[in-house]
This record gives sequence, C-alpha cells and structure tokens, in this order.
Amino acid sequence: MKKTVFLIPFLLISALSIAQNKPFKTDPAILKDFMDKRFGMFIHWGPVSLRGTEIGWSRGHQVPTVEYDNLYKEFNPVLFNADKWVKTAKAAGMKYITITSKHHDGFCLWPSAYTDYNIKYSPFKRDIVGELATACKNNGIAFCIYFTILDWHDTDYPLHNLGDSIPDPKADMNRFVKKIKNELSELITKYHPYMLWFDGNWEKPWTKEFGQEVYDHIKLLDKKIIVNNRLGKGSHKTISPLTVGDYATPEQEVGEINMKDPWESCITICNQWSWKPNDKMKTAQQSIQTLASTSGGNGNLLFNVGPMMDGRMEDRQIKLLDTIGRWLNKYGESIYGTKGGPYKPNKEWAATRKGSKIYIHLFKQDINSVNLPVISGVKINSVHFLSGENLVFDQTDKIHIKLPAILPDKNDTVLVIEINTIAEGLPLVMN
Ligand code: H79
Repeated sequence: MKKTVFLIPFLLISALSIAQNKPFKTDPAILKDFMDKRFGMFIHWGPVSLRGTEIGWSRGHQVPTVEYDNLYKEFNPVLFNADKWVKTAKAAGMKYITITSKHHDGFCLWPSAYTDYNIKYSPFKRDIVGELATACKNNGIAFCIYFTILDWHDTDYPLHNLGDSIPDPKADMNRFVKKIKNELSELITKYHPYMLWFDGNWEKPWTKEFGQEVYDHIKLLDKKIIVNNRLGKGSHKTISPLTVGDYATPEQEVGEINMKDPWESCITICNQWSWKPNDKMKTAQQSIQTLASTSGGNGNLLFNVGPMMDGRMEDRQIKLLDTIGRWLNKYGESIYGTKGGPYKPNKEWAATRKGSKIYIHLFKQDINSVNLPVISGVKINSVHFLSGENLVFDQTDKIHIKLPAILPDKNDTVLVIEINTIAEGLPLVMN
C-alpha cells in the first residue's frame, strides 16, 4: 500500500516532464558526435543472398514471391562472424555500423516475439542483430539499426509488392503501426542502438502523423537515439516540414553542401545493396574521393556492403575497404571531426576544415597548380602536403599554389592551408 502511495507522485512527475519535453528533439551535441564520425558501414543482408538478387525489390520479380518467402528455410550462413565484420569496418576507418534488421521483404534478422518470419525459424537460428550489437560494443564502434516501414510481406500492411497500388482490404494500418512500435521497443531495449535508420516511408499508407507517433515512441524509450529523416514524408535529401527525423539521407549520390542540417549519403560499394555475384565494384580512388566529397559537403558517408549467403564478406571488398582504411590512417585528420567548406566541393577537389587549417583534397593527378578564390580578411601562413613537404604559394588576387610534377597520393592528395584565423567559422566562399 505504502509503495503505491510513493509511486503515484513519481509517475505523475515523470509523465509531466515527458509531456513538457515534447516535441522531442535530439540533443545537438549528440548529432555533432554523429557527424564527427564521418564514415560508417551499411550492411544489407538476408535470405535473399541465397539468390544474389536485390533485397526486397526482387521479390515477385526476379524471384517468385512464394520462392522468395521460403528462402529463410535454407538460410544457414555458418561462416557469419560478427567480430570479423566489425574488424573489417574498423580496418576501413569506419566509426559506425548500420545493419538491415528488416528490409522491405519483412524478414527479421533478430528473434522477434511479434512475428515468426524471423531468423529463429531459419536453420541458422542465431540472433544476427544481437551478435553484431555485442561485437560492436566489444570493439568500440557505434551500433545502428536499419528498419524499413513498408513491409510487403506483412498482411496488416496494405501493399504487398514493388509497384503494388491496390490496398489489401484485410490490412489494418493501426494494427501495423502498433506492431512496428512493439518491434522497435524490442530492438531498442535489447540492442541499445546509437541510431535508427528508417526507410520505405514513401508508399501511400504511411503518413507523417504515423511517423511522428513512432518518433515520440522511440524518444520515450531512449531520448539519445538518433533517427534519420525517413520517418515522415517528403524528400530524403533535406530536412523539411514534411520530414520527421534528425538528419537528411541522400541515396546513391553525394549530398549538396549544407552547413545547417546534418546529412549522410548512403552509397553502395558495388551496384546492388545486397550481395550479387561479380557485381561491378567501385575503385579505391572512387571510394576515397566519394568520402572526401561527402566530408567536403559537411556530410557523412554510409558505405554499403552486402555479405554473401555463407556469412562472409567478399575478399575483394575487404581489400578495398582496407585500402580506404590505410588512406585514412595517413589522412584521417582531414576527414574525422572536420567541417565541410569553406569552398564548395566539385569534381576536381573538395575542402574540409578544422581549427586554423583548410584541407584541400585533390582528385586529379595531371595538374601543376591549384587556384582558389581568396577569402576576405584571411591570410595564409603556410601551405604543405598533409604528408609533409612545404609548397610555394601566392595570395594576391587569388590563392595560387604550385604543385610538384608527381603528387604524393593517387587517390586523393591532401593539401593543408594554415590560416591566421579559425577556419570553421568562415562563411562559404562561392566558387
Ligand atoms: O535499402 C536500400 C534500398 O533497398 C532502399 N533504400 C536503400 C537504403 C530503397 N528502396 N526503394 N528504393 C530504395 C527506391 C527504389 C527504386 C526502384 Fe528501381 C524503382 C526499385 C525498382 C524500381 C531503381 C529503378 C532501381 C531499379 C529501377
């Protein structure tokens, strides 16, 4: 009896403080920590790796629906080793990992109590999301969860295929929203993700109001969780009154420079999100320059890998990731914890800045000088390659830096311009 008497005022106070905190906003310091990381690994995986076709979209297209929906009965990736994946990401210089807990095909890589269409009922049985969460924790890398809203497999969700437009009369969105809230509670309380990456919000049955309801639900469970901008509606590329979530998510392209809203480009290492045999892979040069371009636009890069059906990542992809990591070992100070600008990135170079330094990432080999607009009120003290050597420069009507015939790095040579003020505060220069 006494306990209840004490409990009631406590509950009232908590309820009141929660109500006062609405609308929930993610602490800017948390978002800054996220943006300082600059580089993460996206992982798209599921039973579809048995066919090597695209996750979600190939259901009912390249793979007949019934066949696709039964693939999990053969999914047994015995060589899956979460620690190895995490070590591959760390060797690449990545600071966070985001895994598809559920893609548009509805299959759950964790043993959910809310659907039987999950990993527990595959021959593999093991909790893939849980093992990866633990490995991330053990290796000091942030663990993040991708969770799509649209679920073509779920009978409560009105649409059941890519391009489906006739809503299933048996579906029930209120029941569906309740179910995904339960699934999210499970994911949050069991695995404590640093961030939730939503997707599949563009189909008609989903509304901004549902998105807001889910956002508040997440924040009540853990107000520190970062949420991408795909919970509401509107373009993924921006934060707008239509979107719900903390940061923008341009897909398969480098985002536009934005000094106000946080953003992260998600880009695949090959063409397909999930594993495809002999898929065309990007080169180390393309990958490193993409990373420098996202940093130069003040954004992050979430670089996607699709592991194979046996649980391993492809050797050639591991090698490529390692090359990026070796580049970052040398040049990481020009990426991590920097801001983009003050020049806008272009095809030939990108700029980042930190403290009194402006870093210029050079993408071309066949140049003998760099020409940049002067920044009013800014004086250059010195210019050197990040790898050492001092360079001759001139700063009269423009900044002119003379380069040697051979540049130190064929993927991305980094120049450091030391200036007489704090570079981070400078407004963008129109170039
Ligand atoms: O999870 C990854 C994708 O599977 C997911 N978002 C990223 C992070 C995504 N789902 N849908 N889409 C992206 C857009 C789909 C576009 C498509 Fe198509 C139109 C798929 C099929 C028709 C583009 C055009 C790809 C094939 C043809």
